[in-house]
Amino acid sequence: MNTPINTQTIGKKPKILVARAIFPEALAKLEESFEVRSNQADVILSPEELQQALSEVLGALVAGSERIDANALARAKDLKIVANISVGYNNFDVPAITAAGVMATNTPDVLTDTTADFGFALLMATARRITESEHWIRNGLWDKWSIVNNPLGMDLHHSTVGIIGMGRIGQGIAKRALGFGMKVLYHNRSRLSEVDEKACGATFVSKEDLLRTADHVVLVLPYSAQSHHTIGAREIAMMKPTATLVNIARGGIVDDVALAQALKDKKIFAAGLDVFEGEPLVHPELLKLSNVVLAPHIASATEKTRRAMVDLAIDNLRAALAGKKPPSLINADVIKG
Ligand code: 8YV
Repeated sequence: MNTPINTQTIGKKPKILVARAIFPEALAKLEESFEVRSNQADVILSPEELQQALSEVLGALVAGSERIDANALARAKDLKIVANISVGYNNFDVPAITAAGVMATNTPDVLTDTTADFGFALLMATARRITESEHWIRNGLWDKWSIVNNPLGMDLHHSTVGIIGMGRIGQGIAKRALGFGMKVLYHNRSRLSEVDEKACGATFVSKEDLLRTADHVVLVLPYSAQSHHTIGAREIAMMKPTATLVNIARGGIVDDVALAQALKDKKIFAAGLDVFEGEPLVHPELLKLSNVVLAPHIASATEKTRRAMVDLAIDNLRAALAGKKPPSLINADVIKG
């Protein structure tokens, strides 16, 4: 276990980095105990700036925009913890962080329901063409209304949803789907316990069966080298032409080029995307299409939840610097003795 930082004996406040803008009250509270290098202007640090900042601090609050790897840690001799303000941590090279003797933490649980709510909202917006309908009004097309000339959508109720990635958020989406009388299929690295399957009313199937059968496919799996392009041209070709695809997981899980082409060719009905390959850039072909709902990575974005995420990241940081085990430690093997 790391030695606690004793502010009494070293006579000054320990230095920490807060790499992105956070709520002012949370920052003010941190400043009572720490000398904080903050970034309220929210200009993303370059890799060189990040490496330099990490070389000067004992702890850091970071987000998906900060890649924490061997290069970032090259001069971080005093660093004890990198606390991600995010449940996903594909911005962390965990073996490299562990090799550097640094604790890595994330923010699970506090965002589960908010993110599942958003996944369901994006699914509904996609299937029922809500953003496209708004554009229809804004473009003065309402007087063209007829029984058949409308943005006609796909039903959710009593349809089949296929969830790929059945962790906490995936299970949250399944439970919401039950309220709509939907049949729930899922695919995951490991099968859920019988009790959890029952609670979600979910049936485990192969990825191929899910893609062939589902009316709506929702992606909620973590990003890794193994999950890169889980959905590409081959997988889209298995889906029903009436199906929708929703990605609230990570950019890179879907091959955005293949998806844009498939949407253009009407190989599937529509897509809802909260995450993109290379975000904040969005593939230009996706921007041209009307059968895709786009959101700027906001699945966890309610004030209550973002505050809870920041607070949990701070709890993790404080625990590590007090020589205690952080509540959501990812690399438990870093703690020795
Ligand atoms: C974050 C997320 O807002 O928690 C996650 O994994 O994707 C979002 O909630 C984003 O990653 C910022 O770090």
